[in-house]
Amino acid sequence: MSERKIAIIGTRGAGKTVFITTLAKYLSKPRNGIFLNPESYEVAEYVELNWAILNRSEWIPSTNVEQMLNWKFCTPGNISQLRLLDYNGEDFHRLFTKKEFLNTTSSKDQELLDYLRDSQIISLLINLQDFLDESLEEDRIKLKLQRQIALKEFLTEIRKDKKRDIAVVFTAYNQYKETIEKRYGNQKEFFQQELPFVYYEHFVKEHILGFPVSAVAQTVINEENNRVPAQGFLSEGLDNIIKWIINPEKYTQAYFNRKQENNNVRK
Ligand SMILES: Nc1nc2c(ncn2[C@@H]2O[C@H](COP(=O)(O)OP(=O)(O)OP(=O)(O)O)[C@@H](O)[C@H]2O)c(=O)[nH]1
Ligand SMILES: [Mg+2]
Repeated sequence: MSERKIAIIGTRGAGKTVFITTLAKYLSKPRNGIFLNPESYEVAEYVELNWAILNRSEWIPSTNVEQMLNWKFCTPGNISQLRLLDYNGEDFHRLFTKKEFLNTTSSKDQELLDYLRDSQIISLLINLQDFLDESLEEDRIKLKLQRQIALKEFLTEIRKDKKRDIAVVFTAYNQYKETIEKRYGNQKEFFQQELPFVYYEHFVKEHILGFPVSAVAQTVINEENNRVPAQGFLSEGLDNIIKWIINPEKYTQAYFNRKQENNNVRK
């Protein structure tokens, strides 16, 4: 059986480093037989040092050194490869907004593209803050639009040659939950209004699921008036994304069957 490759990707500040650190720590001991085994010393060190930063109630500095992190994703009866190319998310934005990926000659860009094309399961991290901006200022309108177009182009490119399982992870969800519910009613309505090009091109046609995740679910305001991780913080939403990674097709099918049943009950 060929080894499945799972990739994690996201735009700048999407929460890649925090997400992978908490996920790796969460699965550093087997949970129902599911276990993330680091493939090198560097990977184990990356997790421990970042975990220590969060536990000192600080945020991890923005990634500036590109690093490929590999784990064996072990489940009862199966082993896949979980890979994170931890890069500065600005590159994602630059590559996809204006289709620069079509003619880039940079080896760094090529590495990112190869990493994506070589994966069968992709979880795309999105920072909702990027799309909740209601500013009418020109630069902010452009930035919000560029972010949406980058996501759309990325999904179009990555889905064109073969079937891949893709899920969207809404990071730091507890920070935005209230705003989403107040302003839009629900996640779907938010998506339709703020990311229509992504939604109508990709979400309605395909069964792409969105997972709300809060890697750091409890925060406090520190002396400098910044919101930082609380002592002994927990993570929310990791179990669902783990279940999806183990069997994306089965998870998605079950999800839509449940939805169908709920609709039938309501009728
Ligand atoms: N409250 C809360 N904030 C989060 C969470 N995850 C990320 N953040 C915020 O988002 C910021 C960016 O998170 P990172 O994990 O560093 O993002 P990244 O995608 O690695 O960013 P780059 O390395 O710059 O591309 C953090 O410094 C936090 O302020 C979360 O689970 N909860
Ligand atoms: Mg980072």
